[in-house]
Amino acid sequence: MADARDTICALASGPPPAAIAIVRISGPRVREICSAVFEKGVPAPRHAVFGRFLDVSRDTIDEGLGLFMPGPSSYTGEDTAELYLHGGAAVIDHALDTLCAFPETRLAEPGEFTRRAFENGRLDLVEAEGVADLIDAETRAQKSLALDQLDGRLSDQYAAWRVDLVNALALLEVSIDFPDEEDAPDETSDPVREKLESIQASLEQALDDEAIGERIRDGFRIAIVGPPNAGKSSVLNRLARREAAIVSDIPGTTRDIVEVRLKIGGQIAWVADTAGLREASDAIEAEGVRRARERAAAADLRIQLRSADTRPDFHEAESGDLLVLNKTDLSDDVTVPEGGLAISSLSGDGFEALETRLAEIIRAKAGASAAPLITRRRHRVALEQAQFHVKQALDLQARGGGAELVAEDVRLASRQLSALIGEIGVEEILGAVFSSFCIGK
Ligand SMILES: Nc1nc2c(ncn2[C@@H]2O[C@H](COP(=O)(O)OP(=O)(O)OP(=O)(O)O)[C@@H](O)[C@H]2O)c(=O)[nH]1
Ligand SMILES: [Mg+2]
Repeated sequence: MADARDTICALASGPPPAAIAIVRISGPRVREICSAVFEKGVPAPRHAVFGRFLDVSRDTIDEGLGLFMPGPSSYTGEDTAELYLHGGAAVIDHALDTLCAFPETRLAEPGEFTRRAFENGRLDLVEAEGVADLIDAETRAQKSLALDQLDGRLSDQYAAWRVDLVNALALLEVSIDFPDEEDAPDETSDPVREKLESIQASLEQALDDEAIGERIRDGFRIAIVGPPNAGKSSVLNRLARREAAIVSDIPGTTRDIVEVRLKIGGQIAWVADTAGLREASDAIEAEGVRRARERAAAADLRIQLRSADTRPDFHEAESGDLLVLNKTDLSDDVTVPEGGLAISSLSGDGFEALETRLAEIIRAKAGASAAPLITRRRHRVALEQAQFHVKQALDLQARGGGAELVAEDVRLASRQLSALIGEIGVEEILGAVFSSFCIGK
């Protein structure tokens, strides 16, 4: 981590050429820089001032709006300024070169502005992740999830659980400190148990969300599965509207997973074409079949594809799978599978209905939980760990374990939640979270 006392600057808007470029500065030297670079001096706080920006030789960099936002009520918590320039490469370079020539002033690292906001208590770690997700959001659903996270709704929930755990711990400590008080065990053990059981139930409910938050954020997974030559790769290509996978009349053509990223039902969906399922003829195909089965098992939705020119057999399908009969153009006598669809990848017949059905299914899956909470694996792992320790504490208590031992597990559970919102920081976690940001944020 570079020196946190430096003043940092970066292009905060998109790459040139663009109508406007926003260059952002944060740190102890912002006031000094503004008074030198803004022709009209340091602007009044939070008031946009139009004027020229000057370099050290008093040459004009550009003209535009300047903004000064004094700490601690700025985004980073430090003095910050923004320069609104014309969005050309030469203008931006001239501005950044000028700024970096000031002492202890340098280009920001990815996510460094938000990291400072975090270090200065303007955001917690979960909210900071919300910032990154908002910038990366491609769908409305991703955007609203990120906004909720940035608003602190998620952090509030995590923090509330932590407070409950700390309260349980306080009660436990009473029974450790006053073991001989006559009524102490009765008075304290039940409320502790009640509290822990209620936290346990909340954690369980949050974890039992079918990973909807993570799916909205990272994409739903659809796998096309079926015997060789059913037309799986042809279906993928038609859905993707490009020749993503090789199609041939040789059975066993696809061996690896071919995946395309699509927008379906307002959500991101990864659609995977897989190797045809059969007794493999060589080691490579066998590996392909293994991967196909693995992907099928992990998918949120399986499209079971069969060809109408063979005797279609949907026996391997599980409940919830979408049954699709392909190559209807080759058969005069097509029986649409129950609850499923009939299509032709060759003519495109039935594809509109297929796409509509996929959109309906994904939409229903995305809306299955009113308030998806967990959006990242990091959160899930921390909550699982917290739940593990709460359960351990409850088991210990039920077996008559000493309050010290029970308290230790409650403490470990509460530490997981503290780390989750970044109250206690592990450098690698912080590094991993902030390095995924773009420069200028
Ligand atoms: N007539 C007709 N032919 C099709 C249709 N869909 C696919 N085919 C043909 O069927 C053959 C196999 O298609 P693929 O898409 O490669 O089948 P696959 O299921 O991916 O096969 P593997 O990768 O070997 O498992 C190709 O010759 C395609 O042109 C269809 O709807 N109608
Ligand atoms: Mg194929």
